[in-house]
Amino acid sequence: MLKSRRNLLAAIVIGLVAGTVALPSFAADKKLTFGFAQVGAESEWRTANTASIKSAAKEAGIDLKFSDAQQKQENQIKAIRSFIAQKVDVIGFAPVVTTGWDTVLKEAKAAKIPVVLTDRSIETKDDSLYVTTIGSDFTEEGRKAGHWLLDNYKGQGDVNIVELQGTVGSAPAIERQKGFLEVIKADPRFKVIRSQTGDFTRAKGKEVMEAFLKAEPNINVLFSHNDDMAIGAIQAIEAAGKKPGKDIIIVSVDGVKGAFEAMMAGKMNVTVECNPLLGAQLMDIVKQVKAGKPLPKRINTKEGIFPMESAAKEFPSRKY
Ligand code: GZL
Repeated sequence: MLKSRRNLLAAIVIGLVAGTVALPSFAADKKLTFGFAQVGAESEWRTANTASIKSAAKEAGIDLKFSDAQQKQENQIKAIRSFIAQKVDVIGFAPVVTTGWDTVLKEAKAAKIPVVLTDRSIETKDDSLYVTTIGSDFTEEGRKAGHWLLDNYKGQGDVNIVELQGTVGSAPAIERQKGFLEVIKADPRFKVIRSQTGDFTRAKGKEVMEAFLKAEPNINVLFSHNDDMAIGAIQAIEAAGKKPGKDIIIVSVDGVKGAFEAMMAGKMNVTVECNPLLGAQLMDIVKQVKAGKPLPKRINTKEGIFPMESAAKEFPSRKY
């Protein structure tokens, strides 16, 4: 017994030397690890974005470590630190707000872990702290909303607009407002008479719209930074005995299924698309970053606009 084992061992050593026998190469099979710190689960858009990232990581054979920050920056920072401690290959996150990231991103840089921003951008003087940002042009989304309103509003005289802003300090809230105001200033009839954050959620959107309706007897238009707040506002408008989509024109952003259902019911007039299905593109970027390939600092997703009239035709093919 012992003799045959010795012979087997000798054969393996000879084979290894001759290159005809290979040991299992565990190193070559090591999966790429990607730590992702998501904003939260505040909206239909975010839910679709998370599903896209999780399914794309599985498809790409990437080991995804995922955290949900419940829309709190301190939780995202904690998650990034945990990814650094776990020595993941690449870190990604959708920054809930634009400022306050330099310290933790410097820690990632010191640990030689590349960082990819998705969905939202950050303000920093040191853009070496991240490799690239993949997401939407929120200012352009605001412009599209403004152009649709100027081109399609039928009423005469002054147009009183109320605005439901997204999360205070977030790139989509800052930039959608900027793009919208930049366009409507072309016609002095259009004025934003009230503007307040609904934090991108249905509940807050409904609550703030109730306050707007109590304070303002003559609201003509609602501009909402996302569909979830608009859907909450629709409930408040109906509770106040007004017809959403008719008495108050509703202009929104995202293009989630709930918005198409509201438009098919005649309760929302238009939604500007903001595509959450970034997962597959993100995993390609993660692999390129790991391979050290050069990438542009900014990668924009392509998006359209969906007025009420197109909702029934488009709805069956909507993916989120
Ligand atoms: C936009 C994204 C926003 C969506 C909201 O890319 O950051 O956050 O418009 C989501 O629905 O909550």
